[in-house]
Amino acid sequence: MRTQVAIIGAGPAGLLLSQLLDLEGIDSVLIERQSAQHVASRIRAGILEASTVEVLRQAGVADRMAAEGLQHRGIHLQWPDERIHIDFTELAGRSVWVYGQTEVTRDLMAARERAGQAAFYEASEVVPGGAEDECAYVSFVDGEGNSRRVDADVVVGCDGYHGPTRQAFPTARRQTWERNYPFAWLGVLADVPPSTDDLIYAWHPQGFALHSMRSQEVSRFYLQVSPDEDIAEWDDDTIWQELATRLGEGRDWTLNTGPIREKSVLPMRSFVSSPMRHGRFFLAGDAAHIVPPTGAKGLNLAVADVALLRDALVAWLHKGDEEPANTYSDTALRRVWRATHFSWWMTTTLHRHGDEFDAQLQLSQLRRLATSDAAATELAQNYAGLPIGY
Ligand code: FAS
Ligand code: PHB
Repeated sequence: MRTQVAIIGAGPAGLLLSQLLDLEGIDSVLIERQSAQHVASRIRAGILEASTVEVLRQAGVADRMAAEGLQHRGIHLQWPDERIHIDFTELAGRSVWVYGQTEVTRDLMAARERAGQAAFYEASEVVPGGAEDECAYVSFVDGEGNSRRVDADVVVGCDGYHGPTRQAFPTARRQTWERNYPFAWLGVLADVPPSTDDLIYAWHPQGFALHSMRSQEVSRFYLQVSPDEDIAEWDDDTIWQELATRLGEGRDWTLNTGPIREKSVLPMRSFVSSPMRHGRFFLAGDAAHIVPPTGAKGLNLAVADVALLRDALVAWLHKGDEEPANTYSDTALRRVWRATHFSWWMTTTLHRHGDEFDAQLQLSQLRRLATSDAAATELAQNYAGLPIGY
């Protein structure tokens, strides 16, 4: 096969890139390891920045999000006997949208299917090559066991942290930074109406908790646990009790409880790989960077990479102007490091780790956010998202 852009990975980054390129008249092929059903059933991110919503509108896949998504002005920060509201709209002039990554993925998959996108699901032995040649390629075995090769002007790794494209960059050219945190998240999806308007991020002596949601009928929660937590220790009653304690249930606020549909332990890590381009190979999304989900940045960073890469590939493949492709990596990484710092700061401020000295520093930071517009504005601008190309 021959195409202009071979995309490895059909998660949100790969699907969105193929959709945006198609709208610019650039053809692509998607090569995905998992089944379409598996990709469509993943439960992950929940918060969309305003700039992400704008890109989804450009892609023509924002109608359901506009109808079903929940627009939020800000977040609550909670610690024992205190709950404050950080108003993004007032402090940063922007809001965020609550609309699950699962739904974004399904909207993109439906759009690609309507467009007749060439896609190979359940592919194996996926190997990119030709980064420095006249023509790049991806060889793989398709879901029926046939060996295939797609020749392309460009290969884009949208293949996540464990994908093969970053590994195909010469190690001498690749620089990586990694931080593994001494805690994880127990994620809980429950069929219960949210007990709050905006999300609640809670610091507590027993550990961090987050009250998020997916709709007016479905809530999403996270509890700080140890990285090797045995999920069998967490029956529904224990989960509800710990959430109520950490989220500050008391005389003027109670937590709605109900049937838990799904629970899983999610690792927490920061990871950045540079550069995000090598010859005809490009990286976008989790293939190049991972952030702890405390800052709600993972999916939004992937979308920002893809919007930037769309412009670079249109300039190169349509107009012969390679300059945006030459600067893609540096421009993308500037935003990646800003989001990496913010995610690290939210994570280390809100999660219990270290000793009582650390706890006092964290509480002092939270009190500063309650009393200083400058401190609250810095959080608001970073959480609500900086303009694409920042
Ligand atoms: P993805 O990982 O979504 O997609 C990569 C795709 O490449 C996958 O479909 C994979 O199957 C495919 N692939 C991998 N290897 C391949 C190969 N060899 N050949 C072909 N295909 C291959 N972010 C938040 O903001 N908030 C959250 O709460 C949050 N929770 C998360 C929970 C989990 C368990 C995980 C893993 C991530 C979470 N994230 C969260 C981050 C997440 O939302 C990512 O940022 C987002 O999925 C990035 O999208 P992609 O870059 O497309 O990567
Ligand atoms: C979610 O709803 O899944 C979610 C929201 C905010 C975060 C992380 C996850 O920071």
